[in-house]
Amino acid sequence: MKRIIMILTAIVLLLTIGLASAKDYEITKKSGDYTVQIKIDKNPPITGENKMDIAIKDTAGNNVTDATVDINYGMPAMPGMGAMNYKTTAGLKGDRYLATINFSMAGPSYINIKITRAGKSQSVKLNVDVK
Ligand SMILES: [Cu+2]
Repeated sequence: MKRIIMILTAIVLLLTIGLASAKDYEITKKSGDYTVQIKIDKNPPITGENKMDIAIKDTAGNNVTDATVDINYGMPAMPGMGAMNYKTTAGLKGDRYLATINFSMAGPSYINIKITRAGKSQSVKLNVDVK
């Protein structure tokens, strides 16, 4: 009986750890004057739809809400397959920019976030391994 309780406890612990590491993909990157916080609701991102949530802060720590945020994503060319490139524009909701990106294939992919404001652009690039 004691043994079963120990095994069950171990299983519960493992599940808890598994769930904790299965949380959103989250990364913060600096780009020029901006601090860009990026979240993706799948970790790792998956083939199909992934929701992205981007927050941009200026040097004073204020949210930037007057930028155009274009997202280019896809996969470099691989044997027997040309490069795949997709584009979407994130829409502002509150003080965050939201977008849905749709990967058509698993494997090493890129996400390039271009922030344009007052005619000036800065980019943040992520490399992800789509599952
Ligand atoms: Cu491919």
